[in-house]
Amino acid sequence: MELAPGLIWHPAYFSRDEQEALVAQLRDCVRQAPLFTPRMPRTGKAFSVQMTNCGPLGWVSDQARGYRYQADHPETGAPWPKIPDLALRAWELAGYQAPPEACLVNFYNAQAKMGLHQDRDEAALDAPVVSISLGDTCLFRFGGEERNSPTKSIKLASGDVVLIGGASRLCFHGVDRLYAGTSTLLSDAGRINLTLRRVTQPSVLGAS
Ligand code: MD3
Ligand code: FE
Repeated sequence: MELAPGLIWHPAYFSRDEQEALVAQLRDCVRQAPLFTPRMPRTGKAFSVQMTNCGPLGWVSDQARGYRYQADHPETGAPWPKIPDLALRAWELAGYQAPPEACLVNFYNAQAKMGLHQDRDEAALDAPVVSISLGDTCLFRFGGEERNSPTKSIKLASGDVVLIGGASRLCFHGVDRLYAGTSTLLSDAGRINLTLRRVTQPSVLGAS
């Protein structure tokens, strides 16, 4: 379902069995790369979302150095674990000539939200972003390329995948709220969102 040019929603892309397998793969990731609390550049205000990453590069943010991608965990210094196979499968929707480099894992508790923002820390802005939702349903809001463009809201449920590319790649978006208790996938209230991203421009020699 095309929500806007380049913004394609695949409700229930992953079956319940696949969602359970993906959560099991993510538990291994979090054991190797514990969740951390990112902080806003300059102000140091904590995000309400906790994060970790998989893949060669991970997105991190802190007061001193701001938003960036780096190859190691900001607290343990260890390399990020591999991107789970099931998450990589959703990258096929991207139809991009190179694999994703970052799989950002956002964990929302019942109170967490994410303010309106653009994803623009990637050099490869020609590559779409692929988003996978797991656990409780959330109210997701997206608009246009200006912060004050009019917005629309949709509810993203467990197993949904959203492809954000083309004319929608730089749209403002955010998560207004969770609907706690709408999914039985996770043992407690909460939501996990995975975003798969290409960060660097692929080499002209292709493949990776
Ligand atoms: C853009 N995460 O980590 S998924 C982020 O649900 C982030 O955790 C959100 O924004 C989350 O940067 C959203 C990506 C997404 C999904 C739908 C969109 C981005 C979108 C629709 C329009 C524009
Ligand atoms: Fe985003």
